[in-house]
Amino acid sequence: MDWLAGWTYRAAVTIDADQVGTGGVANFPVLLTAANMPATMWAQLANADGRDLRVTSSDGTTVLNHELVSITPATPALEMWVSVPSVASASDTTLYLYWGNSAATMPSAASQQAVWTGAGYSAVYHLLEDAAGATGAALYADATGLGHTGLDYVSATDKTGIIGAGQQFDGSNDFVRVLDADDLDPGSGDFTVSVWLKGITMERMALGKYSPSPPWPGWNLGYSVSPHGYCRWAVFDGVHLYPDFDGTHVNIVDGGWHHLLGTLSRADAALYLWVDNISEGSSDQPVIGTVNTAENLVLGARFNGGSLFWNGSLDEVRVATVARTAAWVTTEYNNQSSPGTFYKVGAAETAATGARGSIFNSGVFHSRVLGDRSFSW
Ligand SMILES: [Ca+2]
Ligand SMILES: [Ca+2]
Ligand SMILES: [Ca+2]
Repeated sequence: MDWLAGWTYRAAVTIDADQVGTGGVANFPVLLTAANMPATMWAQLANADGRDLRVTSSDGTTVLNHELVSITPATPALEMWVSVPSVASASDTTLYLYWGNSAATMPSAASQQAVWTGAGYSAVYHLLEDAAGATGAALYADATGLGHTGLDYVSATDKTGIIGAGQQFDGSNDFVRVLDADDLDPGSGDFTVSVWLKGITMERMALGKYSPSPPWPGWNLGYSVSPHGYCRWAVFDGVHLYPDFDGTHVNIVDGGWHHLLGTLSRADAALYLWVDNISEGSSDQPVIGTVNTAENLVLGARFNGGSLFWNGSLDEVRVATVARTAAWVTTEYNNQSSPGTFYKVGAAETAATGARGSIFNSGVFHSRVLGDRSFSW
């Protein structure tokens, strides 16, 4: 097994095939947290900001793009998303996490954003930012780099999330506004919206981008339908009043965190909704036309921040211009709800370095003295 040149330490990260949806997923952003990480790693980082962290594929040298959202070695805490080209359901997927290289620099913003754009996302909000007041300032970063920054109309201060920090909404007048853009609407293509939410009040809206006037062109996800707190996923094309439909299985306003994913598949001419990896079924309404509205996207309310204010918290809001499969939903839910179950981490390995060669734990000796010959044992 080759070693990434310049790095001192590594550990194998093994994704459990049983945690991956049947058929596997491609270009999947895998969440790595402090769960299962070697205890020695935190003090061995070349810099506390984690600039020397790298993840490779199973060959040990092919560096994968990652976004490092946050790291606090002293806690320890980590939120890191790695773009994995193929995550299999038939066999475990091995990656290598490297650290310990004082010459390493932070990966470029473009490479970090590619984790998301490479997976079809058009907007991704980790919601870790915080600022006092509700000034409308551009605050909540869009991790895709596509510039859909969220404007801060949130006065609530609780930052408890399910993946790192999240954002509380006060249920009175808090919301985040994202200005309209074509890639925040389905148009004539596929579309997916997902969110983690925690709510305590009926008939509130987690995410909405639709007109306040019938036939309400646009879309919304996470309307907690009274009286049971069931979830709605709706896409309105401006001609058909529907399709939309309500889930019937999971109460999303019971005070706990829930994962919602609504998708629009043109191939199937259908909407699908999952809540906590439980299929809420599909719409049985007519084929949807083009969906393109000039309305702004709003987190924590509907109608540009006009009503149905969310009372609770949101985290990891994502918009994608592709349809997601059941396998994707399962993999995403398992990874994000319990990272420490999704992957295991092997013991830390150390690269021993000689004056004219390097000895690696895998049992290979590379010698430049002898003309770049390798010996295995
Ligand atoms: Ca977060
Ligand atoms: Ca604020
Ligand atoms: Ca407020």
